[in-house]
Amino acid sequence: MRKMRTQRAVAILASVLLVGGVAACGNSDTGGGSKDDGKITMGFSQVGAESGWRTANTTSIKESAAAAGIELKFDDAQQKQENQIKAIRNYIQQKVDVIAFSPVVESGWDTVLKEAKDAGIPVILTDRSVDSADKTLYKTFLGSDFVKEGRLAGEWLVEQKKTASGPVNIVELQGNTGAAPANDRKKGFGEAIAVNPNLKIIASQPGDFTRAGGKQVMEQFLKANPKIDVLFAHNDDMGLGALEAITAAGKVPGKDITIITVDAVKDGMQALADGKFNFIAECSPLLGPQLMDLAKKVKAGEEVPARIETEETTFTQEQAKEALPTRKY
Ligand code: GYE
Repeated sequence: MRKMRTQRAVAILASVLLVGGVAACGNSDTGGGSKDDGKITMGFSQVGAESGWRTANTTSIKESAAAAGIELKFDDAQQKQENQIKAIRNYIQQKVDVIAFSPVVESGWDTVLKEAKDAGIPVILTDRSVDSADKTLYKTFLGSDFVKEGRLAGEWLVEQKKTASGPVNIVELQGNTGAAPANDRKKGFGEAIAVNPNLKIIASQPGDFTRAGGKQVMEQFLKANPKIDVLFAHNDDMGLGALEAITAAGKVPGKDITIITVDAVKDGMQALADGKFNFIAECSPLLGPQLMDLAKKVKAGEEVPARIETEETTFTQEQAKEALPTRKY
């Protein structure tokens, strides 16, 4: 009896949804039941404005949305997960067509992603990913392979130090705790340098991807460790902040301390060309055009690949000098 009642309720609900859906749009709208005027509205929750990379990423997203005729609702979460969750809930209420976001940390998204899914609003992850076991909570993830970036940085160092006869002391400036690029770059770098037991990470701490964070933590590193040979910073900005601390400690960056970073934004590339940095693994922030393409496809109900990787390279000092004049970000 109860089962029959449940079945009937489900049938009624299904027909209501169907009729409602047809009445609302009469086409293949897969968005959150928004009125269909042909225009796509995207709700985007950005991590913050912590670095040159982030600023370039935000510009890319805003410009590409305008170029693609997509109406963009944009929120800056100031590196706080709670702000991102709030923004996503707002977008669900506003019945946007697509939600895109760059998760500040990897964990803790299941509930809000489920809310979006239940509301029928597709979610695209961009730049950073989440660790949710249920992959149906989002349509696709567009961004870099951060483990690879860390590995490329580590492999370069292994090659540089292959003739080192004694210990090479490395300090590491991590991104914000729990962020995918912090976890993954640490992993890739650690795995790559493990081939040479002389290469040792003697200190590793978060500098939150900011210049101020990089400077402050590097000062502590320098105070606590008389011999630092290498700095691996998870982004250019922390490396740039660390330059100040290194110079203030009477050391020459790029000579006394080998500096490796990730991103290759203009200021980082300038430091590399000037001989203050030694190597950069690139991470492209120009994700806007691909993101807008994906939004259109997802809205039209087309299948999209579950993972789309950004193409990237690495730069030595010489290569930075060549690339700088035409660098876009
Ligand atoms: O490397 C860093 C930024 O998530 C790839 O976040 C991004 C990272 C980037 O703050 O500079």
